[in-house]
Amino acid sequence: MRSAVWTTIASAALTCVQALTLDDVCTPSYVSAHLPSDGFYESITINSVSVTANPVTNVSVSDQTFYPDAVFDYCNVTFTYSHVGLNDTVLLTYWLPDPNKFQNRYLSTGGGGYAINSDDESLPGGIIYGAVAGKTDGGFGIFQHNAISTFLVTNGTMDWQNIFMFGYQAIHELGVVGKAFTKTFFNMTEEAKLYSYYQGCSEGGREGWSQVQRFGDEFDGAAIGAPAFRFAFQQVQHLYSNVVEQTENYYPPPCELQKIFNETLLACDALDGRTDGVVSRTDLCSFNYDIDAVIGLNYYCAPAAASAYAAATPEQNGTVSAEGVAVAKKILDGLHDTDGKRVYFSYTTSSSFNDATTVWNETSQEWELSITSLGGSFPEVLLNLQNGSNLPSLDGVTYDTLRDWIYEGWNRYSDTLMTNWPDLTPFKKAGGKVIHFHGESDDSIPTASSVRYFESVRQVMYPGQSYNESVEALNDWYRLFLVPGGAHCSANSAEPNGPWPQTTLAVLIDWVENGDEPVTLNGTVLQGENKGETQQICSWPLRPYWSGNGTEMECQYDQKSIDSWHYDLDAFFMPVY
Ligand SMILES: *[C@@H]1O[C@H](CO)[C@@H](O)[C@H](O)[C@H]1NC(C)=O
Ligand SMILES: *[C@@H]1O[C@H](CO)[C@@H](O)[C@H](O)[C@H]1NC(C)=O
Ligand SMILES: *[C@@H]1O[C@H](CO)[C@@H](O)[C@H](O)[C@H]1NC(C)=O
Ligand SMILES: *[C@@H]1O[C@H](CO)[C@@H](O)[C@H](O)[C@H]1NC(C)=O
Ligand SMILES: *[C@@H]1O[C@H](CO)[C@@H](O)[C@H](O)[C@H]1NC(C)=O
Ligand SMILES: *[C@@H]1O[C@H](CO)[C@@H](O)[C@H](O)[C@H]1NC(C)=O
Ligand SMILES: *[C@@H]1O[C@H](CO)[C@@H](O)[C@H](O)[C@H]1NC(C)=O
Ligand SMILES: *[C@@H]1O[C@H](CO)[C@@H](O)[C@H](O)[C@H]1NC(C)=O
Ligand SMILES: *[C@@H]1O[C@H](CO)[C@@H](O)[C@H](O)[C@H]1NC(C)=O
Ligand SMILES: *[C@@H]1O[C@H](CO)[C@@H](O)[C@H](O)[C@H]1NC(C)=O
Ligand SMILES: *[C@@H]1O[C@H](CO)[C@@H](O)[C@H](O)[C@H]1NC(C)=O
Ligand SMILES: *[C@@H]1O[C@H](CO)[C@@H](O)[C@H](O)[C@H]1NC(C)=O
Ligand SMILES: [Ca+2]
Repeated sequence: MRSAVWTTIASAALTCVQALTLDDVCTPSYVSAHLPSDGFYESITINSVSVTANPVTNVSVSDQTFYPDAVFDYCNVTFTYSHVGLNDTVLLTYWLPDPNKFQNRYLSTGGGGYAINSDDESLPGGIIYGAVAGKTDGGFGIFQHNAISTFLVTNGTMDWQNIFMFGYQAIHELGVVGKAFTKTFFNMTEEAKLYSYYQGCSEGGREGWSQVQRFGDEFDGAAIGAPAFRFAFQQVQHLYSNVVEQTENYYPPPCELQKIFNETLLACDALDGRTDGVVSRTDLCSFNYDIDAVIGLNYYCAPAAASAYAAATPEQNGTVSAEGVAVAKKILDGLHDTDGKRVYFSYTTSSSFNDATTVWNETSQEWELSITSLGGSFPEVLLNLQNGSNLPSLDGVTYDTLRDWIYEGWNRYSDTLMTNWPDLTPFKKAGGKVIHFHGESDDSIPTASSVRYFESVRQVMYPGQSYNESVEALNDWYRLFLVPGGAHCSANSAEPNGPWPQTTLAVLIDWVENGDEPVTLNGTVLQGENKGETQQICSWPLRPYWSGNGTEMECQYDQKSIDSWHYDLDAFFMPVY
């Protein structure tokens, strides 16, 4: 029989454990004593002397893209590890919640562009749900480092270790170390369930898929936005608008393209059943609207001073030309080779023509080609092996050159950067869940790129089943959501009334831990007069339509619309997943 004394001691001990504060555990000595033990992961050694730890309190975040407003405390921990035999140094950062707020969760986060992390921007997304949140520098040097400048040992010689780390290995090690560290830090038993998640967009979305495709049991759930995953296609595609301008020999003033874009939004807004400034149905827009209608309309833009991101522009006052519309149409049509075969697809009709931005030459008083560096750096560094930040020129570059660059990059990086492996059987078997979303007005990664991957996974994993059967089976664990009006990895200032899936990690946690399947994805209006309004986002292939004069949003099955998102990339013999 248990004595009253023992009960008292036991409950005192319990109280004591619960009263443990951040300050008690957020010290270098506590962290050093709770690092994963040596040999927990073959081939890496944690450098225990590198540990730093400091509590950070009363942090408040608001108006963020991937998590709601919050106030929180955390323990800021960093340490490094090396690969056995390589003498390299990879820096990890983990934010750990207060022991009383920890909810047996771990979150890995990713980066954007050629950066492998998002500095401190993504980590609060884990802390506010009681998760330890981690990021890595991939061994490339400092956080926010543009990794592409580390991809060569010297001009002409690849640094394959860095490419391999960027491709998938660094994010994998972040998760493996992070999960083991979380368990020891919080004294979890071997058997206790630690839920593990991933959240990232753009390059961070590619990083998420790189794990789901290779390491079936690394994450219980992944929230992935607009992934830059069909890498060679994606990067070279950025140059397509420039090559259209060069081929057509017309360099539109930015204001002319902005006018075409503005008129498209106006003309296509109501086609989705609601006049709200949001083009929720870009498919209906491309069926029903011809941008020829803009030819002859006046455009005007006031002069603008140079900013950190753009050169100065003069006053622009003119009328939309047939040449300008021809350039815009060719861009929207997507890349074809000179035999007329399709190489890739483009942005939706409601996306801005960002890649086509020209630059004003003061001397010649003319608009000139401005090579987009996101596009140009790929052939310059990863194909030509020159350690630059862009191609020096596009002289002699044709549509066929772009096709050949894609092919070369696809072939060369198929096991590192091309992140579109379509068979996700190990992840599915391990019970993983993916929420994949993509803005329908994304001007940096074509929305159709995500649709193509979803459909590839469906076809590869559910052969012989009808379309509806296979979609239903896939949706048990992988869902794709196209966000009406959404821009590239953010809400869109040009379509402020559209929803944005700000709470996706919460929805994912609910799916993984409670089995609540997201039949629609929770969206929030993040700006403008309707800020804070909740709207649901349809699960592909269902398409949004507002009935009842714009009062009731329905998710409809529309075969013609679905078909319009599928492209035959017949410029290649190889299947493009
Ligand atoms: C937390 O920060 C807010 C301002 O962001 C301040 O008003 C408040 O007093 C702070 N609370 C504590 C406990 O420091
Ligand atoms: C977290 O720790 C690192 C390494 O000590 C430090 O550079 C960084 O400023 C810290 N961040 C905060 C918010 O304390
Ligand atoms: C490892 O790198 C350190 C500096 O980062 C250097 O001092 C040391 O000599 C290197 N060791 C080997 C075996 O290359
Ligand atoms: C590549 O260029 C970057 C600057 O953009 C520089 O930091 C780096 O050392 C260069 N690498 C090589 C191998 O030349
Ligand atoms: C883990 O257990 C140790 C030893 O009992 C204790 O000192 C420490 O406070 C515990 N940490 C947490 C987070 O519970
Ligand atoms: C396009 O619309 C935006 C938002 O209404 C406006 O600020 C901009 O001036 C317009 N641009 C042109 C060229 O009409
Ligand atoms: C643009 O040019 C037209 C004709 O050249 C002129 O009538 C109009 O006032 C100009 N608009 C502005 C805002 O300067
Ligand atoms: C600007 O135009 C002048 C005159 O045509 C030309 O010599 C110069 O190369 C141009 N500058 C750039 C940066 O293209
Ligand atoms: C490597 O290539 C870049 C880009 O072409 C060039 O700027 C740099 O000078 C080259 N470095 C060396 C050492 O030749
Ligand atoms: C597929 O399902 C949709 C409803 O989601 C339905 O409207 C459509 O008719 C179905 N197609 C077939 C071929 O059964
Ligand atoms: C859905 O978003 C609204 C804000 O628009 C938020 O209040 C609610 O908590 C979210 N629901 C989930 C499940 O994330
Ligand atoms: C439909 O909604 C618009 C506002 O969106 C309103 O102006 C119009 O009167 C409504 N029409 C009907 C028939 O209710
Ligand atoms: Ca609308």
